[in-house]
Amino acid sequence: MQLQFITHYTEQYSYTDSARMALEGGCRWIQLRMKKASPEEWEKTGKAVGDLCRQYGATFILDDHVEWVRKLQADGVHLGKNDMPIDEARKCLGPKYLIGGTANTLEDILTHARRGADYIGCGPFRFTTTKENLAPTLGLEGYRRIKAGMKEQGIRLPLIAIGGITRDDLPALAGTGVDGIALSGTILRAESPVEETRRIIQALSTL
Ligand code: TZP
Ligand code: MG
Repeated sequence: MQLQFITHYTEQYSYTDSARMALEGGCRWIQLRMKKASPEEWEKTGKAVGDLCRQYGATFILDDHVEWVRKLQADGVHLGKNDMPIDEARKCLGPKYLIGGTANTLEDILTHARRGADYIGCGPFRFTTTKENLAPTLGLEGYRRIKAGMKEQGIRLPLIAIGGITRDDLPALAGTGVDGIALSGTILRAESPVEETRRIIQALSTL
């Protein structure tokens, strides 16, 4: 199973710190998510996090901001339901870039698949304070249902579970057939975020 780390800031850590710790712990897929950041912050932090990702050989994607992808030499973008539609983003970026879409339902997944998404971030698994305006939680049963629906519709996109996920959830989530997880808070709340990332990667490698 794949691991995507989503940047966040806390009293202790900046967005860049959060990415650096996840990379140091072995994560090789970073989504730079900075809600309400100014263009200056996108320029400065985006450059710093992009440099770190390249140093570690990690995939670097941006939340929401198609217009920064080329400028920051990112590998792609993650788009929510209120962002630029994926087919439009594909027209701007071309085939080489990775484009992910947020889904809360099978219907969302069908839309993203039709529009040419490369992967789906699907959630929330459970309640989390990291994201505002959270959709209803899916739980394990939600992922089972969605995976079954995808199979029925012949959709083979990687499904990445997100929202309130901790290390203890990994075996059960793997059992639902999801292809990966995206998380943030559980790493940043750990006493050692680097160590927690290592433990998560170790746990994922056995699933
Ligand atoms: N969408 C749903 S939860 C989330 C996003 C972007 C952020 C990550 O959540 P958590 O609970 O901090 O791992
Ligand atoms: Mg978004």
